[in-house]
Amino acid sequence: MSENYRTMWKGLGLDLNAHDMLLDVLGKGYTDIYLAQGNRPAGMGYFDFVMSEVHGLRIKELLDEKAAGRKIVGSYCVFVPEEIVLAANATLVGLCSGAEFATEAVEKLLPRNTCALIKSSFGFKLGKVCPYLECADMIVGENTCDGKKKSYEIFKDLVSRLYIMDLPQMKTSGGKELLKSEYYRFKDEMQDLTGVTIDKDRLKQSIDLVNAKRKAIHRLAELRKFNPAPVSGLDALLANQVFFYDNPARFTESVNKLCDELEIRVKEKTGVFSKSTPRILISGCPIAVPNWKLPWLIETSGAVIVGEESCVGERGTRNLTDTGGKTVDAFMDAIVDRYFDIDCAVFTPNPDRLQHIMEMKEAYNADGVIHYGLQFCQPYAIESGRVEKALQAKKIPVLCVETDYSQADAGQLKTRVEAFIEMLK
Ligand code: BJ8
Repeated sequence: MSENYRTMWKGLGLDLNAHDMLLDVLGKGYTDIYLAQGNRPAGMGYFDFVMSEVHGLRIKELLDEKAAGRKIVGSYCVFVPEEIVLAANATLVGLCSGAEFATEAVEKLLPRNTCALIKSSFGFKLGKVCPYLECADMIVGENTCDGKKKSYEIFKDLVSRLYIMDLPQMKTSGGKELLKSEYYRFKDEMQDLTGVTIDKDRLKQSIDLVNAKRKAIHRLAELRKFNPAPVSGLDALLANQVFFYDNPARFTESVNKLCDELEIRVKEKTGVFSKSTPRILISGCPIAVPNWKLPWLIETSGAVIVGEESCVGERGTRNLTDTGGKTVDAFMDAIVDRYFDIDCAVFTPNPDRLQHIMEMKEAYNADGVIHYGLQFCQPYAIESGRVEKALQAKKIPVLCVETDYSQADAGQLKTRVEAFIEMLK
């Protein structure tokens, strides 16, 4: 990393030693997990570059945007509408929360039995190792699960501007009204942050930009339906992860380029693994960077992941926002409609998710489903029982695993995953 980056990180207030440690671990993990894969599409070179510059060039770009008067907004949930952020001339970045950091300090503020994702978000802040967090002008927290909701009360004292978005818990008309009023309140907050009035043209433009990104990801998902799979699940997951913090237009272009290449692979019937490789659908909690443990275990145990029923995956990207409106209110309604369909396990009841898992299993020709829960995540742990039962009733092989961000259970997990894949064969 160049000296300029070190100056930049210092300016952001990062702990340079701790940050070096994080980058070392990240770099090593990426080399061992990603670069060690065989037969990767050339188009993944872009994502390798993004990852190698994840705390470098992208942060410089964000700081340049800030210098030009743009605001940066950080978020932890796919319910935060990027369309509204962009329409206010701001940039949204997903704050990844996929690695353990500063655990001792975190456990002084949060109970030990808090999920790894929440602990990670605190660890990155307390350890001063996340340049995205440090360059954000505002962070949006959302009332989803109890863990997040309550931990934001503490997080508020650690960051300069934390905005809390309330979210419904039920898919009722009252729930939708709540989402609508919260998205209008968020629009006001964004206007207040940037001084930019969100008009219909700005909204239309931003909806188009985010839809284009989603369409590119949909195209990638479509290609994964073919057998042999033209791309590994790890690589497709990476594209879904980069979705959250790359420049939107450049991301769209890069995913489309990758898809052009994959289309040729499909035509030529070449894939990353042989045709007889068992196909797995992953379902459950979000898989944030750099939490690649489970996908890596699956794909190094003789299976290929063909889809993710996850917020870093199809649950987060599957629907488009309607662009047919002519007024600000019509576009806002379209945004509400689009996000209200997200079937996160914090909703009760949440039958759509079950339905979606079944549909994905069919659409992607998956041979089995691995339900992935983060330890201490109640919403997904409780839903896993229902998912398991429903799949078993249809004679669809299913394995439910619960894990965290440590490597302590990697051996045991591998044994279970291998046995499951063996059974699929
Ligand atoms: S829309 S899944 S991104 S809330 S793993 S913190 S649920 S205890 S992340 Fe999520 Fe939004 Fe829902 Fe998606 Fe809580 Fe569970 Fe932890 Fe979780």
